[in-house]
Amino acid sequence: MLDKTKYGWWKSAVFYQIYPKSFQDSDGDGIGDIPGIIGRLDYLAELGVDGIWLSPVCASPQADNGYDISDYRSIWPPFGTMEDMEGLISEAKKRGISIIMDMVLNHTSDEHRWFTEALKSKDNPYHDYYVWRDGEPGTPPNDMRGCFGGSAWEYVPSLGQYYFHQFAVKQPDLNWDNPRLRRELYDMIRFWVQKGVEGFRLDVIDSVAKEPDRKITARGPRLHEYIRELSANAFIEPGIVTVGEAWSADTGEAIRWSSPDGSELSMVFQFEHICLDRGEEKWDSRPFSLPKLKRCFERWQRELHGKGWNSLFLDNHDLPRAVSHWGDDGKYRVESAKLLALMLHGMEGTPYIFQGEEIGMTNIRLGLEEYEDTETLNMIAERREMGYSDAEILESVHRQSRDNARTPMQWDDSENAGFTTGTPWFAVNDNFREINVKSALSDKNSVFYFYKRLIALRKEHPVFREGDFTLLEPEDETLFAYIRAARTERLLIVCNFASEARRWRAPAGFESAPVLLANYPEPEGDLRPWEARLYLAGEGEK
Ligand code: TEU
Repeated sequence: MLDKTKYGWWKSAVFYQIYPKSFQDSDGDGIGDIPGIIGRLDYLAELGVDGIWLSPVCASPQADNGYDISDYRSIWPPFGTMEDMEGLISEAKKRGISIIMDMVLNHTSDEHRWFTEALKSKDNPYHDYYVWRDGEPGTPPNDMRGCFGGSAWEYVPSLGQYYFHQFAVKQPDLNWDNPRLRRELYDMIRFWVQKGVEGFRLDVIDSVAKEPDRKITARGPRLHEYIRELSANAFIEPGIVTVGEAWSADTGEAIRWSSPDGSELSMVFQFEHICLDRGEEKWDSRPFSLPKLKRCFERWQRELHGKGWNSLFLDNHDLPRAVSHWGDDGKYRVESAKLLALMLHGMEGTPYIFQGEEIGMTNIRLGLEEYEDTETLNMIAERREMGYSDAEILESVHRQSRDNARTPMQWDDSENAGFTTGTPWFAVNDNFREINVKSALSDKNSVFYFYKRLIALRKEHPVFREGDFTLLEPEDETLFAYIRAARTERLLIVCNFASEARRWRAPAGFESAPVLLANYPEPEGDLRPWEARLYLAGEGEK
């Protein structure tokens, strides 16, 4: 059992992300909820995860599915009550699972009390909790665009001012230059620590020191000053695990963010690997290159080794499903889902499993009018305006929409995949009859049991946590192989990223090494389509 009071316990942990709206409905309203999560804790304990990253559950008008918080200290009623949340924290803890809350500190909902107060007048005490500029209608302070399309400035006639919003109009950015605002946020986080929350995922945290007049959002000049203050005032106990979402982070920044002196955060989510096959915009694609992906992981592994700490993930609630993005979600769905798990979890860092990834859930292909995500809907409207055909738009949406990750969790082959007895808030993927937890738990060769074994191996062998990283065959277009070496044991992970078999022989030092884990029976000789193997050389320490 991990000692979660100590700094660094997360370096031997595996976390699981729950998007509550789509995980498990308990009261038949078609929306996932906290009692539903409690009812599935034994499943997560069976998988062997040590913590749950819970996407936002606080009060929200749901303009961005909860990433628009209107009250940080209450629960959105369709998700449940504060007692339900306290129950989740204690029931999870009984199973050795920590709750890591998703904290949105960059912006609030426009229905938050602070913002409704701020709208009242320029000298209202809450006005300066947000970012305002005087101006005339139709002439915003500059041409900055929001991440979801359109101008990043919204005009308020009664004030003769614009407010800044990096995301939806209903998500006004907070002004971190205001020390009173920062104090309120720290106090709010302490409120949740006192409730027993043991960690936080920090939404777009690299944007809180924004300087919109200079068109700076991410990595503002005062960013690390603010993060150090946040850490010192809110993440006081050394065992609190924190992961910052930092789209702008490179390895240098990530080392600062995750410095072992504990002055900032435990780690960040960086997105370099995610963006490798994106074009100018996320909706446009570039050809996938395995050598580029390998070099990217190699750099992050080698540059953070001994200096910082990596998070490891392939998907989340904002991204397409891993097996559809990087694997083969058709003929070799099971083999490639397992291959991706081994490729990722064999590296140094804390792995994150997104709900459904452990059973190989896939993207969904809907008609344009069936999508729900605000970012997707804005893109459809904008690109239609720009003259894109619906066919072109649909191809981008199928490939990149955040809704790919937000289809209800597939529990069994009953109606609505066992997610709800009501009408699901969003479309259930038609493949739920074949791809679901119930069938996975009854098949010892399922993706689920592969993850379970992999998680157990990570806990048994220190080399996963401590080993260095050596990439083999960097230029090979379909082979991803690397070695992790620590004091007395060495791992070799080999993956065939292709739907064709290929020649392969174990390198020197591994010719007679046992295969600890594989996604095919009798793993020896050449590699079959999407075949992955984990070899252990040297006497593993117990
Ligand atoms: O995401 C930040 C963010 O930049 C992504 O939304 C990104 O722009 C998009 O997904 C490109 O792929 C965080 C949350 O994860 C996201 O769900 C929220 O919508 C967003 O912040 C605003 O809170």
